[in-house]
Amino acid sequence: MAKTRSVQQIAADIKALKIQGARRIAKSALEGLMLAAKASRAKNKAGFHSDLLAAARLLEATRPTEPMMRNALEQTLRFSMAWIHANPARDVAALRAALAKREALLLSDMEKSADTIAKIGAAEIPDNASILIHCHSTTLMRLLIRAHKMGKHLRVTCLETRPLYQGRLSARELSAAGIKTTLAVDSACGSLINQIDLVLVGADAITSEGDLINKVGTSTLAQLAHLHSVRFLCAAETWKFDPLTRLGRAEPIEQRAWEEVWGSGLYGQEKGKKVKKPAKLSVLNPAFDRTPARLISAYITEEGLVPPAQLGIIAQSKLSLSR
Ligand code: RUB
Repeated sequence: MAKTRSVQQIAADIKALKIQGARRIAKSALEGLMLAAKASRAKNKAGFHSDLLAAARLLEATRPTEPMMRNALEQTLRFSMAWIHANPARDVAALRAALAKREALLLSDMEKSADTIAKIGAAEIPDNASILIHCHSTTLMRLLIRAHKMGKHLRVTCLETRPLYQGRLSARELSAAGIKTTLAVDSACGSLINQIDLVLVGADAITSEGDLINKVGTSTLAQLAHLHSVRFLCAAETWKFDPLTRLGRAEPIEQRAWEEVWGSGLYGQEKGKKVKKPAKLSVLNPAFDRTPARLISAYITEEGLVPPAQLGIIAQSKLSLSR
């Protein structure tokens, strides 16, 4: 984890993708909230809660397509409100201590979920499977490394994941774990798919219809998998469910800076030179895309293998009852 010591630094690191991936983002955001709790100079609980609220809003604004972060922050804010009502005689220090305990609980819940997903997912991988993955998902990394440690022989192809090459993080991690790993450019997916037994991806958000929002390029893989009758699984904890989509809200797709795509002219004929983007040229850089539920064979969750249509029901009850 980055050496950050204030909520502002954590927010800046999340925005700049120094901290990436839904799980890491959610965990770091919780850390940021706790740093804000520590730093608050508020003399009373209402003032303290306002400081927490401001910190949560700052963190949430860093990446709009991250319900796991929003759910974790909202849960903590709700806990703070409920605690204030239930403990009128107790002071800010007691609330701060209660929040620290709550954070530890949330983090251990996330940790347990990731472990359970790895266990359930590893069992779904056939021996000698050829697997195609996209981007860098900590959930997927655990699952694949677990299957490998169980003695399954895997061949994993990682797509590079333009523009920021998170696929290389996956390739490095899997190959260091001793898994037979290959790296390929994103646009090779069509020519690779007929050698693939299983497509595996992570998730940033899951909607009430069971649609998946994940790194841009995921929906192309799902369509290819469907066309070639290849199983398409997504490993995601129920924390990724966005409860606001039940109210008709469309999951926002983060648009990132054009510089990430155009870069400094390091590619193609202009190799090594800084080339200015033509003033009238528009560059599109959506960070994520939406994969319809009908293209997803199943979600691998901490509650088991879940069909897309059921995900919202299970996630909603977990989010409102047990946390
Ligand atoms: C990362 C990404 C990952 C999910 C899941 O995108 O799309 O697949 O976040 O990750 P970015 P995890 O690099 O833009 O954050 O399983 O670790 O939650």
